Amino acid sequence: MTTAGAGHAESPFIRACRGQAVDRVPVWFMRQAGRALPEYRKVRGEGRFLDAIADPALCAEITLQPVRRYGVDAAILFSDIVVPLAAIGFGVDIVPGTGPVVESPFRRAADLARLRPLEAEVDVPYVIETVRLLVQELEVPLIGFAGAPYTLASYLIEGGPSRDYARTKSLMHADPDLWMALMDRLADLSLAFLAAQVGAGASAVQLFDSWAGGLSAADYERFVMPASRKVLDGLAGAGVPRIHFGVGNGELLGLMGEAGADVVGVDWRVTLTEARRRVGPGRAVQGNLDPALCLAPWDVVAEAARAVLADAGGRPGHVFNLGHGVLPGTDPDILTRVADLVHSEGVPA
Ligand code: 1CP
Repeated sequence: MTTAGAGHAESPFIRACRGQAVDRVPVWFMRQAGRALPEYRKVRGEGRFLDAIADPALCAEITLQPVRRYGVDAAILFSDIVVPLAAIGFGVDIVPGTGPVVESPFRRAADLARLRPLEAEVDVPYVIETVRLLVQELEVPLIGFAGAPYTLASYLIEGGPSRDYARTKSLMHADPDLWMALMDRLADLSLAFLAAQVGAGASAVQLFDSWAGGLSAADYERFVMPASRKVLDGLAGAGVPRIHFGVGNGELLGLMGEAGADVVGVDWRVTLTEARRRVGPGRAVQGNLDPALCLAPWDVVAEAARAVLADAGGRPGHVFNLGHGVLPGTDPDILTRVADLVHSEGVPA
């Protein structure tokens, strides 16, 4: 395993991910690039999302925009969790206003053959090129990312975004052997995608298991954790912090840490104090301002951001973030002010 990405070791973001003392609390925002920014809408134009993703110069520019504007402590690659699935020809598109849509969803064992291994240099050369361009430009660490096997499986099986994951859970329980085979293939895909980003210079990775919070802890442990562990363990020697994130994952925090994370993402439903208790010693936490609050007047946002800092208590091992992605309609100036507030008031105890 290459260690090309093991840079920025002394940056506040990487130090906080490692639980080391920092002289300022690092902050970045999930979905910090994209729709909330007028400069994004300007460069993005009207073309297909997946075509934009295949344009390294454009993706690098979109990744840099929030770093310039907000002064955040990390950049996150502009791409999407379904990019490797589209790249191996599974038949996935990203539909504006909806999200990923799968032409012919995963239904039966024969569909496993549609999930061939990802050869990153051949299948997603534009992602590798984007990371290389960014690493040359950036003064802050670049976070690479992938979808976790469960969240990817939910799109493949449901055919698109879902409320209840009924088909996903039904396949999991009705045909555990097929389910585990699917998860294992997706683990290989996510690992190959992340390893390529680290090899090209990403300094940290985030595994997005956005929708795992819909599972009981027992189902997560049995049906999901082995595959996520395969991804995270596969990067253990890469020298980069591994962040593991989900929404509504309060009951899974301990397991998501044990799966092999250095940092566990926490949404707004659980306090950071309680999250740390559940995650246990030796791992950092990331979060957890409610993104919906960023639509409120500044006084309200400031009070909520201060409450997150107070909850973090100046202890080492906290990366300030939202509890989930920036919502469309968020005023970018509010996020600039949040980043400034965290930097000026988030003084470690
Ligand atoms: O800063 C950034 O925006 C980074 C780029 C990024 C990331 C990290 C995008 C661009 N997508 C993602 C990850 C992603 N994609 C996740 C995990 C993060 C999360 O939980 O929010 C998920 C679940 C997806 C799947 C996806 N892609 C959705 C969600 C649909 C659902 O199920 O609710 C959507 C809307 C997309 C499309 C997409 N990806 C990214 C953007 C900017 C967009 C919107 C494009 C459009 O509508 O035209």
